[in-house]
Amino acid sequence: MQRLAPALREDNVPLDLISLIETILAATKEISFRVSQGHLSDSMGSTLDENIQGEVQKKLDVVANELFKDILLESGFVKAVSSEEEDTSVAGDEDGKYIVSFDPLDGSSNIDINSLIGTIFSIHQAPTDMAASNPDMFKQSGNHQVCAGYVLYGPSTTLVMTTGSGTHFYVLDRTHGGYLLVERNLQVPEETQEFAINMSNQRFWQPPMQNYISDLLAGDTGPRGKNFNMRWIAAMVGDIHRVLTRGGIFTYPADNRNPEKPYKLRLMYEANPMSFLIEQAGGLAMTSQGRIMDIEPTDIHQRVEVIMGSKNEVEACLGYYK
Ligand code: AFP
Repeated sequence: MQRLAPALREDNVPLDLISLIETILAATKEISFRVSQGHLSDSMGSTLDENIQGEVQKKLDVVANELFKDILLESGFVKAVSSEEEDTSVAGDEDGKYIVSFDPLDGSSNIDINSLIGTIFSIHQAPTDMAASNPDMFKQSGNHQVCAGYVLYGPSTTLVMTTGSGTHFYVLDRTHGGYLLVERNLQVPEETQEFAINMSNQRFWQPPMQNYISDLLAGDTGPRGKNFNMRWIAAMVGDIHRVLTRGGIFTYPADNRNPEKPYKLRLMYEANPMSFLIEQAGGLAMTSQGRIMDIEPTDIHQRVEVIMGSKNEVEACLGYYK
């Protein structure tokens, strides 16, 4: 099996970007170790703090965030970082060529129950005409990502990443301490009979999503004429990993629980990187209005509607919005 650096060189990834990716992955190896230690690592439970989005921070969230921030800002490759756990962007090296957005630990409610969690990251080129302290650098659409990926801390630690030449799948080999390429060019099957949505929010959805899901639930007695299965991991990394491996549709639709917050998932460090991975694997990544990666961001912590996965199923869902 091929190691990471040669696999990236085969895709003509520039050397400084390879070094940056290796820097990010060094942090994921430490997190993977801490996660595998569970309650022995003293990183379980909550801090007494909330992040900018009013969510209680878990200790492991904070540890992972500090680790990524420190390692990236010390690398010399990075002009600034933005994280789910930081109020605004954090300046790095004025000459750094890249900016990195990340969710250090996605699915934090799963930490204490020993279930799936992961790290999501997205890399853009740093604009040369802005200071490292200027958060406007991050206002770039997902179309401009030069790399996106996630590391899933599951029974095995897996990396799924794209630099724009397909979506590739790696596994952390603990015997030599590096990621090995397991599969090049993942392809999301176009057809599926599996959907992922938090059904407990059903009464808050808009009519098109209500109608779409009720037709899926009707199975072979309804207009779709086939039965569907449902899965929900409560960590986007876990749900998207399943979609990338065996197909499916994943959605976190608009809802009216809180009129000031109609969407849940974050554009910069959840929806955009996952969209890049899904599209590079032949799937679709949309809102009900258009492609996620076409959105011009207005805020680092912007939230967005998400409908992504198997091409034909995403199209079937969007048909209900017409
Ligand atoms: P956290 O990382 O804050 O725990 O949130 C995870 C997440 O943003 C995403 O990964 C899940 O798909 C979604 O939230 C789960 O949401 P529910 O709380 O509605 O299950």
